[in-house]
Amino acid sequence: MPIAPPASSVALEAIELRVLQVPLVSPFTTSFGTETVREVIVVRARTTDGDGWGEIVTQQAPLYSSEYTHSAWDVAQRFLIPALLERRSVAPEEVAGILAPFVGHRMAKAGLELAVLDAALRTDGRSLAAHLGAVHERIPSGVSVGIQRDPAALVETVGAYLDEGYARIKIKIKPGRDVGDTAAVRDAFGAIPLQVDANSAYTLADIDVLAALDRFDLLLIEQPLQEDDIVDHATLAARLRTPVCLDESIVSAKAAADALALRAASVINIKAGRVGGYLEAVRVHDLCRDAGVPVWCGGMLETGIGRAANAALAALPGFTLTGDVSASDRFYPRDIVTEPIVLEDGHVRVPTGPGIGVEIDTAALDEVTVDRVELRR
Ligand code: NPQ
Ligand code: MG
Repeated sequence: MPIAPPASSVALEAIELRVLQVPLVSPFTTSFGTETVREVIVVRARTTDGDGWGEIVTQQAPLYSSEYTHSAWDVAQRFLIPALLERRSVAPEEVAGILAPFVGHRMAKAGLELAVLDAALRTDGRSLAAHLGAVHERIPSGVSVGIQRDPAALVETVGAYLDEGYARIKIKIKPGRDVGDTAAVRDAFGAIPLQVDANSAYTLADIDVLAALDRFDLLLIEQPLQEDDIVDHATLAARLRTPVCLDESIVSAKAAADALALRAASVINIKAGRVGGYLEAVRVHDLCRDAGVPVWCGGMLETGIGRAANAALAALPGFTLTGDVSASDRFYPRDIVTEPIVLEDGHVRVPTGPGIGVEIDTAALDEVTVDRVELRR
C-alpha cells in the first residue's frame, strides 16, 4: 500500500473543550450498566488556517475503561493541551510523541490528535479517509444491541434493526443473559451474521457457559474476560470453537502484537479512542493485516464527529468484518453535524470532504453543551 504523504503542520492558537450531554433514542444497557444520555467531550483545535474537530469518547463513569469525562477534562487541561500549545506548530503525526510522556489517558489523547488531524487535513484539502489509507467508498454497517428487558423484547429489537437493513447484529451479554438471549435471536432469525459482546463480565470459572455458546455459530465472542486477562483469554480461546475477539484489552499496537503472540485472540476490534488515536489504530490494522488477523471497527456511541472518522478508518483494507459503525439515528434523535451518517442498503458512506468530511451544526452543538473551556497559547 502506498505510504500517505504526511499532513501539514498547523499553528495552534487555542484548544476548546466542551462537555456534551446528548440524549439517546433509547437506553443502552451493557454488562456494566445503562445509559440514557451520552456524556462526551468535543474538541475544537483553533489554528491560524481554521478549526479542526475531535471527540473524546470517555463515558461519565469509568466502567468500560479507567478513563471518564472528568479524568479526560482534567488531564487535557492540566497536561496535554499545554504540551501541544507550547509548540509553535504541530503536525498530526507529532501529537502522540508530544503527549507520550503522560502515561495512559488514551481517549483524551485520541480526541486531541483527531482535532489536529482534522485541522491539518482541512488545510490540505484532503480527506481523513484518503490520509489513513481507505480503499472503499462505503462499508457494511453493523449494529450493537443492548441488553433488553427479556429475550422476547430482544427479538423484537433485533427484528427492527434487520428490517432497517443492518448487515450484522451484535448482542450484549452478561451472566444469566447469555445462552437464552442468543438462542432466542438464532431461533427467530436463523443464520443471520451474529456475534456477542460480554464487556469483561466473565471469568475462567464460567468456561462451561461460554462453551455453550459454541452451538450458535457466532462470528465471534468479544471481550469475555477482564481487560488485563490476556493469558486467561488464551486459555479460553483454546477451549472454544467460537473465535475470541478482544476489545478492552487492546490498548495499543504493542498490546495487539502481544495478544496475537499469546493466541489470546483470533480477531481484534479496533477503536481509535481505546488505542490513543486514529494513527495508532492504523498501526493496529497494519500489524493484524500482516498477521492475517481480521479486524473490525468498534464504536463508542460517537457523535457525528467520531462517527465520520470511524467510517474512514473502517474503509481500510484489513477491516474484513462488519463493524459497529451504525447510522447516527441508531443512537441520536439529533446529531451535532449537518449531515449525519445514514444507512443506505445496509451500508454507510465514507466521507470524502476535507478532514473528517462533515460540518458542525453549531446550533445543535450549543444546545447539548453543558460545560466549555478554551485554553490559548
Ligand atoms: C463495546 N460499544 O463495543 C462498546 C462499549 C460501550 C457500541 O457496543 C456510553 C458510551 C455507553 C460508550 C456502552 C458498543 C457505552 C459506551 C458500551 C461504550 O464494548
Ligand atoms: Mg466491546
